Amino acid sequence: LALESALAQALERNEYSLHYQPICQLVDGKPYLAGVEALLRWSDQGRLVPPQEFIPVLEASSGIVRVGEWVLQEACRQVRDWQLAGQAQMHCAVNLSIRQLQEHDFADRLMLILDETGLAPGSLVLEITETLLMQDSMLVRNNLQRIAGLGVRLALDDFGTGYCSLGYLKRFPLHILKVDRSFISGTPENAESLVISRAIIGLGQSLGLSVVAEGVEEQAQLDFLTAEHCPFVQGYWFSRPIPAAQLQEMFSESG
Ligand code: G
Ligand code: G
Ligand code: MN
Ligand code: NA
Repeated sequence: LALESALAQALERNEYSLHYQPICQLVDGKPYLAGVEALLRWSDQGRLVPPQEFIPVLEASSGIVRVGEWVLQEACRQVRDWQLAGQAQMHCAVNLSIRQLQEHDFADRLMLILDETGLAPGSLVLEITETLLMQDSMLVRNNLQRIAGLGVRLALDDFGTGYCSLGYLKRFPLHILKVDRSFISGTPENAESLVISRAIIGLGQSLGLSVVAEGVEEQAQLDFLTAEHCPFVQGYWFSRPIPAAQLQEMFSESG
């Protein structure tokens, strides 16, 4: 309860911030910065609280709706700034919680945020999970259709860990599959991980979806993903999620 009330005040107190993790495109086995995933952070009296400790609490109440809107605003503003500063092709991925998609005016508010920040809809990716799709309500489905109608892309996050039937991949307007890091972490040594990762990459490509491999931590995994023609990669091997200022330093270093 103490946690809930602290979280309720955190927005006014400016205690939330975003970290950004690079998402790289593989071109001839070489990674090029293509976009970033924005990840919510909460600093409670100077201590960074692990997301697993506070995001579920926000999601259990409606707190995630207001905080989620702040995340969208902040991420769109930041990535638009980076685009104007020279990273013209950079896209921005933001995680959504089901509560946000249960708001009847979600798409209108999203349109307003894109308008206010000047970020093109095509530069935004919204990440949703299989569990969210399985709620399968009309409201959620309408919101997803409207989002896609704006030209914002939808990514299915943590793919392979839920109980989503493959039919869902066609029923919803999805553009991107993110292969869960639990599969990538076993590659290339573990035969089962390798076969599953290969199958998901192939499935995505056959369905005309783009594929992002998450949780890449080693060169050997990158080599495997290059051989499998996986188009996008993300993970500690490239960078941990870091504050905006720190990521900006990386742009200037790479020219
Ligand atoms: O930040 P980290 O990489 O530890 O993320 C932990 C979990 O929190 C992930 O499952 C991620 O999707 C989720 N998460 C991070 N930021 C947000 C956010 O802004 N909104 C929602 N709904 N989930 C988030
Ligand atoms: O569920 P989602 O994919 O949104 O979660 C993102 C989470 O994954 C963040 O907490 C981020 O810190 C974490 N993450 C990103 N890259 C790696 C990685 O290479 N290894 C591990 N173990 N976690 C990662
Ligand atoms: Mn994600
Ligand atoms: Na994930």
